[in-house]
Amino acid sequence: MQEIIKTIEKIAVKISDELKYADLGYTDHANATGDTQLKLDVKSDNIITKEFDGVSSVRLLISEEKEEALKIHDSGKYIVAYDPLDGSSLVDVNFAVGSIFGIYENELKPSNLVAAIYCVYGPRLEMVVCTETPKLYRLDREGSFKFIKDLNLKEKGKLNATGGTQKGWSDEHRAFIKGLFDEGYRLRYSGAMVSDLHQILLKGGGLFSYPATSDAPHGKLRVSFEVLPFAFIYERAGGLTTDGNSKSLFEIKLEKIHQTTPCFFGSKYEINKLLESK
Ligand code: AHM
Ligand code: MG
Repeated sequence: MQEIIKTIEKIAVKISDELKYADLGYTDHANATGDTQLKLDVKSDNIITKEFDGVSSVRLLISEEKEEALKIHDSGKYIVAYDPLDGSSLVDVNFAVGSIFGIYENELKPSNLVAAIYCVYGPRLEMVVCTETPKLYRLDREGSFKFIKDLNLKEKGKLNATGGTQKGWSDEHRAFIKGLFDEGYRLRYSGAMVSDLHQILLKGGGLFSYPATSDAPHGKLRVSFEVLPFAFIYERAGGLTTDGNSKSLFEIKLEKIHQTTPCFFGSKYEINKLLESK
């Protein structure tokens, strides 16, 4: 696992450099979920593939930007599922974006997720690494990642990050979100889940939601490399997750590598309030 974490540190520095200077244009291709790929999506994916090529403990790579899983080492016991550049459509407006990694042992199923890591490319380069509990690291002037602190969610937060096309929300979801604002929650939503979930985690709590909508009845966010890694981190930080009905996002049955799900991540108060409103 240490080898995988060190590899992700190298990847983060390389992607961060590309973000500063590389071409912001689009390619002529769409990825498996139909998003037009930016040159930066492809570049980031290539950096990750190249760096993992030398890591013998990794058997398969599953990427948002690759249709199929890529076999790299037959005898490796880990599967690394990743979103190379989450929020990439926001690079042109110079917002913080990120990379997300889920590390599964032997088989791609929720209970086999053994570590989750994400990188945030903002004014500073940060990484959250979670094997047992989430830990924040930041790149220093000498080019090494320094441990900053352990991350914990409070019982109740103040932030409400709410995604999905609002005209496609259910009345039930609309009422729930309004209820939080009526309690005094503040809206925080950039449109890059890494940054939005990072903000809630570092500020101690709140709710991030991407519900089912009439135009996306199974939600937008992808289970294996977006949803489960963050569910792992939020639950281990003392928070809760749900698909809107389940007791945890880990109850999901993962059948396809690009499968999506409605998802809610938060501190205990907000998720319990949602489940009690059912
Ligand atoms: P991406 O991986 O193609 O960047 O898409 C995922 C992003 C998430 O970061 C974010 O939460 C969501 O899409 C935003 O979608 P919307 O604009 O519909 O709220
Ligand atoms: Mg993404």
